[in-house]
Amino acid sequence: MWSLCAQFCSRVEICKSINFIAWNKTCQIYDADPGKSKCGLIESTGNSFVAATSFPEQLAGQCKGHDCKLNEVCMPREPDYYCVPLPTKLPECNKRTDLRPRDYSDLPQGSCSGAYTIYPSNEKFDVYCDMDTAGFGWTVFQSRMNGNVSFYRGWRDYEIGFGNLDSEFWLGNYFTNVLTTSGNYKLYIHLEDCEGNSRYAEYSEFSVGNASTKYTLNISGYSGDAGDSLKYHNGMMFSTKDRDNDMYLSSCAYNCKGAWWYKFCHAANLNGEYLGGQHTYYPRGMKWRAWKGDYYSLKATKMMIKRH
Ligand SMILES: [Ca+2]
Repeated sequence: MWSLCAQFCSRVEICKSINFIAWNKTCQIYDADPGKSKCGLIESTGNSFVAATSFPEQLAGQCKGHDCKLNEVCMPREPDYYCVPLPTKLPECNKRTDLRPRDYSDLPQGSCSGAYTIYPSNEKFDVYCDMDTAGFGWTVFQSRMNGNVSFYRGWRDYEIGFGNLDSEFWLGNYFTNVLTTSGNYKLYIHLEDCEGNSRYAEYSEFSVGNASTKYTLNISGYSGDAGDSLKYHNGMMFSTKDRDNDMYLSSCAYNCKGAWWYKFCHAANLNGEYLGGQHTYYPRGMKWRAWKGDYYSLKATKMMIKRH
């Protein structure tokens, strides 16, 4: 049981030490080393207060493809692994700062969709968590629903993000890179047309490179019912109206009124112009070719990620 507590600590970025209370099998997570904790040590027989730096290396890491949530740990059960809930109790004096989620996979089951602050690696920023579209714990990095926010913007805006987390926004390539390189992430793209239909495309692996790669797209492992219109863009650098990194003679972002991982332009253009349905401006709408073709601009889209 002690090792479960240690393993849980290794999944929480801020955890520096644990206090395992044997009699009620409760795990206290501290953000300070033993001896430096402001909360002190709860004394009772069977307790063990241990620095995270002393944990065996094999306790860190993922649960062999299972998505263990906050308050769960990964247990071996030959030949597989499974997640079990672990009762936790936060010390009174640092309740507010403890258990900072790296992303929404770390939030407790039952949390609602909404904007939260997350702490991947040494960063801290606000993102929108979706619990309704495709199950628990997705971190949204692109959302469009009504055309109120213009997505025809320059490099810097796409780098640091724009819009409103409660409606339409782009989280920012910088932040998506930080998130998707802090672990293994999958991608879920939710698409809606103007007639009330929806489709999805999921990719089992997703990451965005850092600024020096010009935020190159890496995806693989498609599944879904929308068709695979992102594969065409795999390995491409991001382009905006003021940064042409595509393979086309002139600027795709300028011609297509968007910003994307353009190649010889696009099979998908989810940051394109909000044209609301059927249109005649071939390259410009919010397009997902494999579902609605080249002359249809979607009503709503959501691009979101989850650690696995
Ligand atoms: Ca070009």
